[in-house]
Amino acid sequence: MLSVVGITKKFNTLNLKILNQSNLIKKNSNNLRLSLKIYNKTNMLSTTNSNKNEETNKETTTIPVMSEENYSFATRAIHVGQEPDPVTGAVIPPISLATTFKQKAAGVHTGYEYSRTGNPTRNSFEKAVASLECAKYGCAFSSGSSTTAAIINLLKAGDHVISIDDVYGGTNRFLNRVASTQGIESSFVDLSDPNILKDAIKENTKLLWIETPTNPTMKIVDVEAIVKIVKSINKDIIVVVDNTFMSPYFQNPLTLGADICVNSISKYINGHSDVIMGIALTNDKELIDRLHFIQNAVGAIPSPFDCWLANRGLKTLAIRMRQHEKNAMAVAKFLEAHPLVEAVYYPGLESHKQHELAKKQMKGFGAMMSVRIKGNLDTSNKFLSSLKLFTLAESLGGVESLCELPCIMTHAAVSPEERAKLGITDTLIRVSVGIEETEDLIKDLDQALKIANEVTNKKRKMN
Ligand code: P1T
Repeated sequence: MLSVVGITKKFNTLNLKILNQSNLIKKNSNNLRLSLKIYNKTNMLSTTNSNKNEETNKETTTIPVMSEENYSFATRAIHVGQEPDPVTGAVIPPISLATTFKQKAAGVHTGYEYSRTGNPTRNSFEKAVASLECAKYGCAFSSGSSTTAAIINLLKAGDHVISIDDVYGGTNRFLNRVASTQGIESSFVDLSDPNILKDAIKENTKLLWIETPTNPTMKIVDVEAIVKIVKSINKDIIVVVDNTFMSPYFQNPLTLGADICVNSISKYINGHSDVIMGIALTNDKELIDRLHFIQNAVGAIPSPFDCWLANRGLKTLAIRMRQHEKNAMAVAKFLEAHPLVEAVYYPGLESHKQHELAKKQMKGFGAMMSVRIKGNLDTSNKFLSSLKLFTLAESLGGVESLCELPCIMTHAAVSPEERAKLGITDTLIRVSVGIEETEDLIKDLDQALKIANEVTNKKRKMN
């Protein structure tokens, strides 16, 4: 295999630098059959198949450019950052485990010095996710939570953060119990009404933290509307959107005007519940330089092996998300019609209060939902322990279906008063719909609901 690694034009001759499998550079190789790709200003591609002499080069066709940015999501998920190994031709780039890299002379290196600072496997992965989030840059961390910490590290004592009230419990915990000890103040507000911001923004507000849909009540935040208001008040306020629930397949916050997009890789992107990792993405050079500085200085980096695994997961993100959504829609409709269910919160249902906004802002509705069942805490516990296929566990976004009770599990760090205000009650169950066979999932939910209801009714009669 040959790769053209450099083209310079001198007078009317093209000088090519060609890298072949044995890594030799040949210049002006007239005896090779070449396919030249020449991009012009109108972004059209002229291809010329050259074979030995100019006489055979006369036919030129104009066809649309096939470049990285023009490929669709599923193709980019498989190919970006995944160039075959230039030495062996291995189609899957090998994991780069080395902690350090040989320098030709002091300070003269290949771009890699020390693996905390930069690692080829991590860089490939960052590049791939950046492409899917329509970002120029990506910076991976050892977890979604350490990504949050790194972003809050951009601030200093005396700064103020506004966060959506219904935020992931771990983000709430970090802002209330870690950032606060460093002199960073936080307010939690219901950003589903963008006008609230006008009163919430203070002189010292430096960052706005959005999750949409929110975890766990599935509220939708109008990112474009929020960005417009925030930037009109103070253009320097950094708008961050945690995109974990949607994944880049269904939503791209940077295209809606956010400055930074966050994904917990532990969820849909890796997709197999076997990696903890996070990533921050941006188009802003200054922000990425500061995040890379924090990544290196704090050292909360993912291992090359985890980056490789997550990159493998990423390649099937598109096909997984389609099946996740298909199952979720069927499960949501089934639950909504079920007599033992009080309410279903899923943005794909017409009954969702912000269904129209969801349709406008997202490319699909994902596979996360919350269900309020009839009964009490005992009913919730009985329901959860009666499930056979859905596993009672924290987390989301894996191929397997999960259920959890936010009031006791993911949102235990949120105060009881705040939970009551948000509607995180004893009977609110969060569901992460996996990619198993749809019918099996529905049957499982049905039998568990019936058992839970029977037990609750029996208890009621005895009292
Ligand atoms: O688990 P970690 O990779 O550190 O990601 C943290 C995180 C960030 N943002 C959102 C929206 C999240 O949901 C999470 C983690 N959430 C769970 C573990 C959970 O069960 O909700």
